[in-house]
Amino acid sequence: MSDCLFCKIAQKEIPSKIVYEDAQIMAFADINPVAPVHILLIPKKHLLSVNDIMEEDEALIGRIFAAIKELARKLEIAESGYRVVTNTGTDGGQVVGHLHFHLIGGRALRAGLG
Ligand code: DGP
Repeated sequence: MSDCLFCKIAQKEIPSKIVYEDAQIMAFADINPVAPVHILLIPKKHLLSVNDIMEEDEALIGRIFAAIKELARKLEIAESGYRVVTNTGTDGGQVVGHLHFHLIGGRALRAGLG
């Protein structure tokens, strides 16, 4: 999508600190980190939110979670633990309309969800 912020990041029209990339997905540092590790993982293909994920995307979503696991290991938060968050829609607090997964860690996160 031409006016989508994360599509522009995926196409490198807007710079970001990329920590992982392959043909289908990209991981980059969140511009407004809430913890020492705060990475966003996106499919390069434009999907608006979890609501847009179709059966044909199962492997793509699996690939994102494989990358989350590998990044957590590389960034040395796998053992201490981390959180993966996907905000969806208005009530879910989604600000950017391109499916993304927050990988957050590097400090003790408050238990539970608010
Ligand atoms: P969400 O509320 O789940 O839609 O979070 C969107 C996240 O995207 C938020 O944590 C800040 C991040 N973000 C917004 N604009 C940019 C940007 O231009 N570059 C990067 N790297 N992150 C951004």
